[in-house]
Amino acid sequence: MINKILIANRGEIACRIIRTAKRLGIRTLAVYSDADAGAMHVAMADEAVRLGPAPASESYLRPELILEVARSQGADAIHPGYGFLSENAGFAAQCASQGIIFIGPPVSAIEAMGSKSAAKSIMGDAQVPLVPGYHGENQDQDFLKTQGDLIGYPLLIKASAGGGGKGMRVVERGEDFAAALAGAMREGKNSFGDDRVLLERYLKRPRHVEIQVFADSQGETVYLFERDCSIQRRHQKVVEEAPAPGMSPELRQHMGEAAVAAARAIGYVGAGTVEFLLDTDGSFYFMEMNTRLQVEHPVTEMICGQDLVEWQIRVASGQPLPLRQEQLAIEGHAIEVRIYAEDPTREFLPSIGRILHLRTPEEGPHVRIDRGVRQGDEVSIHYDPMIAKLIVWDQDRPSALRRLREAVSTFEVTGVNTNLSFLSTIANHDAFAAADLDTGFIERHRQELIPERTPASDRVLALACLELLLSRKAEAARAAGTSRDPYSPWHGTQGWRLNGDNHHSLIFEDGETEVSLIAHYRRDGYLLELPGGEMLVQGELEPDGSLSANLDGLRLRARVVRSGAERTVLCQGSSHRLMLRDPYARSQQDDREGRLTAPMPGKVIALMVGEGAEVEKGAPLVILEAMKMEHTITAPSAGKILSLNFAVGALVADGAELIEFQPCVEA
Ligand code: MV4
Repeated sequence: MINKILIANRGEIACRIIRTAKRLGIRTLAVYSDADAGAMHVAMADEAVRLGPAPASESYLRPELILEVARSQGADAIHPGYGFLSENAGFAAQCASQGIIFIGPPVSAIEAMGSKSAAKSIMGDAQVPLVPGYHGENQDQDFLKTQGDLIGYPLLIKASAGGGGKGMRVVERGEDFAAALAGAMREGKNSFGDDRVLLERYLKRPRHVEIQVFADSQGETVYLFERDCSIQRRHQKVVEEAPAPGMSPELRQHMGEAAVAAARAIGYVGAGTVEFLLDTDGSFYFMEMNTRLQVEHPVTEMICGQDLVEWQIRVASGQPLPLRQEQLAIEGHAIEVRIYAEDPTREFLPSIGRILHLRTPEEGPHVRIDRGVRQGDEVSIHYDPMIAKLIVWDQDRPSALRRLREAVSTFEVTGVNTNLSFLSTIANHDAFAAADLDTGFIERHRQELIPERTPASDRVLALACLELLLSRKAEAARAAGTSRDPYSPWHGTQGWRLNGDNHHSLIFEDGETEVSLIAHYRRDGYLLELPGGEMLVQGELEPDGSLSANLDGLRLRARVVRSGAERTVLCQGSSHRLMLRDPYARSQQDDREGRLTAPMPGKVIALMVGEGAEVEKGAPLVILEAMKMEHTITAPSAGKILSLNFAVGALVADGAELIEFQPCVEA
C-alpha cells in the first residue's frame, strides 16, 4: 500500500489530490516554486519542499528535482495531476527505474498515444472508428494530394505531432490543397519539430464527446460513461457535462465499448480518456487518447458517485478496480465550468494580481468547488490562471442548469478580472439550455457571449455611490461616537444645510471614461444624478459587508469590494470595476504621467533609455512583449527618466510601474 504521495503539481488539482489522500490516511508531500510558497496546496499537505524559482521550467517541470525530493522525503508514489509532467514518458520511466510508483499509465501507453498518427494506426487495428482519411508514412506531396482527392473536400490537414488544434488546416477545394499542405508542414516543423501530417474528412459541426476509461493491472477495463466538452474556446474547454445530452443508451454503450477497446489495444492501466468526434448523424470517430486524469473528471465522479483519485491510488497500488462494469450506473446530471482569472473583453488576457475578495456558493450534494486559491492569494503570470472549477449536480439537466446559474451568480471574485460573466451568459443562453452543442458554439454565439466592454450601467454607478455614501455615514457616526463633542454639527450626516441643498460630487473612472455624478442628500436616502437620469436610492451596509439596496423602489443585494480607489461592484452574477476619483487627491492624470505602468501582463524585452535621460514626448522608453505582440511604452510628455524599475527579461503584472518619470514643467 502507498504510505506517502508526492503531488507533483499545484493549484486546484494538487489540493484535490491531497483531499483524497488524506481521506485514505495517506501522507501527502507537496512541492512548490517560490511563487507558490504561500499557496493553498502547500498549506494543505502534511509536508512541503521547495523546488526552485517561479518559472515552471525551473520547478514543476524539473523531473530530477521532483525525484530527488521524493527520494529524500521517502515518498513511495508520485501523483502528477494533469499538465506539467503527467504525460511525460521519460518522467514516468524514471519513477519506475527508481522504484517510485507513478500514479498513472504505463510508460508504453504514454508513448503510444504521443503521436496522433501512431495512435490512429493502433486504434484502426483495434477496430476503433476513425474519421475517413490518411495517416500513413508516405508524405510525398503529390501522393497526399491524391489521397485528399479520394477523401473529398472539405478536408482537414493535421500535424501528426500536433494537438489542441495546432497545425490544423481546413481545405475547402482541391486547388487550395498544395498551399494548405505547405503551411501545415511548416507549422508542424516550427511548433513540434515534426512536419508529418495526416488527412481527414472535415466534420462541420462535430461534438467533442469523451469517454472516461479505467483499467487495473489484472486486465479489467471499464468505462465510466461520457462527458460532452464541446463548449471550448481556442481548444480550451470552458464547460463540461456528464452525461452527454441526447446520448442514447445504445450509442453510449457503443462508444464506451470502443473506448475500452482503445485502452486494451495499448495495455492501458489507470485513468484515461478517449476523445471522440460525434457527428450530427450519430457516427463517432476516435480523435485522441489522453493518458492522464482530466481537468473535467469531477462531472464523471458526480454522476457515478466515485472518487477517481481513490481509484487511481488503489490501482497504482496493484489493487483491482473497485467496481465492475455492471455495477456502474449514471445518476443525475453534472455540469462543470472553469473559473479563470482572465478578461473576456481583452481577448481573455490573463488577469494577474491578488484575489482581494473570494466568496463562493455554499457547497453540498449539489455544488462542488475544486479550488487552489484562497482570498489574498496571488494569480501568477507563471501558471494557468485558473481560480476554481465549479461543479453542480442534480437529478436531470434542467435542474443542474438551474443550480449552475445560481452558483455562478453567487460566485464572487475581485482583485482580478474573471470569466464569470462569460460563464453566466453561457449558462443563461437558450442554445445551451436547448443543448444545441457543438465545437462551434462559442464562435456561433460570440456577439452575445463576448461583448465589448460595456460602460457601467446606472445601477452599477448607483450601487458604487450608495456604498460610498453609506460608508462615509458610518465613518462619521463612528467619529461622533468617539468624539468629545458628539453633538458637533460637523458630525452630522443627514446632509441638512441652512438655505441650501447639500449635495456631493463624485467622479468615477469607468475604463477610459470619466463619469461625474451628483448625490443630493434626502431625508430618506440620496437622490442621484446619473448619466441615465435621476434615481432615489436608499440602503444598508450589512455586517457581512454586503449591500441591501433600494434603487427607485427596486430592492436588491449587491457587494462593492474596495481596493484603494478601485471599486468592484458585484451584483446578480456580473461584476464591474470602477476607479473612484478623489477630487482632492493629486490629479490622477498627473499621477499617471508620473508613473508609466504596464498596460497588461508581459515581459520587458527592451529598454530604450537609461536613468537620468531627458526625453521628448512620444519617445520610445520600454518595449513589452504580451499576447505574442510587442507594445512600446512612450513618453507621455517631454521629461526626465528618474528610474527604470525592471530589467530586460523581467515579467511584469498588469499595472506594474515600469518607469518613474518626471514630466518637464511647462515654461
Ligand atoms: C476535427 C474537427 C472536424 N473534423 N477533425 C480540434 C483539436 C483536436 N482535438 C481535433 N480537433 C478537431 N478535429 C475533423 N475531421 C474539428 C476539430 C475541432 C474541435 C474538436 C474538439 C473540440 C473542439 C474543437 C474545436 C475546433 C475544431
